[in-house]
Amino acid sequence: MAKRLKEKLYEKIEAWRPRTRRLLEEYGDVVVDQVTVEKIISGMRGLKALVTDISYLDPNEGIRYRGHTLPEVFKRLPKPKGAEMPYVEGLFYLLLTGDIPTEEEVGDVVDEFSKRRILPRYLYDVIDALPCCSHPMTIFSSAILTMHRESFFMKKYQAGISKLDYWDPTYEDALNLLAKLPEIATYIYAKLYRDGKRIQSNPHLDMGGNFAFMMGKPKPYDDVSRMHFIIHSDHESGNVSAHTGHLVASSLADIYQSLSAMINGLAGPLHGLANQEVLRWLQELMEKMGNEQPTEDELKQYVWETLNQGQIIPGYGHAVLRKTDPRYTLQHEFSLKHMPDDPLFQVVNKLYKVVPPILMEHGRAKNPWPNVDAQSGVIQWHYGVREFDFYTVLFGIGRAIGICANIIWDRALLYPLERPKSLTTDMLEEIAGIKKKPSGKEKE
Ligand code: HAX
Repeated sequence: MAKRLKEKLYEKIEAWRPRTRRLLEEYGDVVVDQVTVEKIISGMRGLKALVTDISYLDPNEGIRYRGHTLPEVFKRLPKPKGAEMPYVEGLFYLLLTGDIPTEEEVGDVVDEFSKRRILPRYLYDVIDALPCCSHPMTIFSSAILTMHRESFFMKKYQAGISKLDYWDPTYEDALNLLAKLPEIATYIYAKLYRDGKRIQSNPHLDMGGNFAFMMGKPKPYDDVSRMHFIIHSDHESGNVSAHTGHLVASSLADIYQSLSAMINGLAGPLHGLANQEVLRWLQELMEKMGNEQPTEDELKQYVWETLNQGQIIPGYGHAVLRKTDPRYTLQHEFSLKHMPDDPLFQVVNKLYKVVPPILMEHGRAKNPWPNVDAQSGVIQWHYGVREFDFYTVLFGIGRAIGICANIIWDRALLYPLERPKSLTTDMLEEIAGIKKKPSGKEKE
């Protein structure tokens, strides 16, 4: 009988804790990075100031989950029978424990998710009560936050639990929430775009399969969903959504509060909303072209027009990556196999040739290559999910998996309240030597 996930996680936590404790107690004053004025003013870009073992983003190689590249993850994780893409539940197992699960271990997680998927009645009322012109991300975040009252962690905390055990009810909350996210998302989809006509979930399916079922989409949309949730799950911990989740959770806010906050961070156009923006930008282009394939010259002109209007090219550039995002490449390969003749996919391919040289000539972006968002919406569009406002909700379901794994480990390793120190501009000028300290402060 395979060790259940929670039992295995507990063993991993017990084995890991001395490493963190030792680093803190014996090597706490070792210098890791330098904090320059530029780093402070430029959004702490590149500053090594966070720790996570769930994933690591190398600027040239791309993301590794628990040491595995994305192609390795897709190759090694177990897959449902007949599926091209692995179980999302298997990825959660990997992110939490660092181990590739067996079929049996994944089956356990699939069962857990299935048992916990039913939404409380009041959640439908809350979603229904929100105006239908609300952005789906607003509804998604509100729905998640509303479930704060379900938090097992909060109940345990109020009853007086030991710090060493915080991770346990956090794990329960995480599973309860993750299992419900596809149900919440598809209910929002039905409310906004299907006159409330909802397809009930199928408890015999895995997360990706069930999501496709509730969206009313035939194969290979189940594989599209598995791939989408897996590639969006984690991108180390400095990006806005992961960092927000970690920061809010560091105050001992529960999973519902932390995940609702991370969803709001993801909803910004420089982050997760970029996938919606890519589609909006492509649709404007296609309208201009009278729905004919643009030539490379027409594309060049369109890209320059966007830049000359002082706007960004959505789906291109990255704060850490310095090459084509492997998440882009993976989706590209899937599209080549399943939808090579799709007109929008063909435009995306032409853009891959056209945009990087233009961004290089433009001379501002440090990374001229495409990121995950340049491809993801086009696949959804191809399979009939054309309401592009909804795309970031799909991203949010995936991202929640990585953030939950991070928060559980944050609690397990007793990471404290996050509280960096801020300075004033006067102080920075004094440190830079531009300005003298006022005499009264000489002694400080
Ligand atoms: N188009 C035009 N200009 C761009 C650009 C793009 N795609 N990418 C970067 N730049 C500009 C920046 O706006 C910045 O301009 P200023 O000097 O005038 O301020 C300059 O190039 C330097 O920026 P950078 O250091 O290369 O990039 P940042 O780390 O500041 O920002 C972003 C990274 C992803 C926000 C940026 O590349 C961008 O805005 N890209 C388009 C939006 C996008 O695709 N976002 C999704 C990123 C992936 C992700 O998080 N998904 O969720």
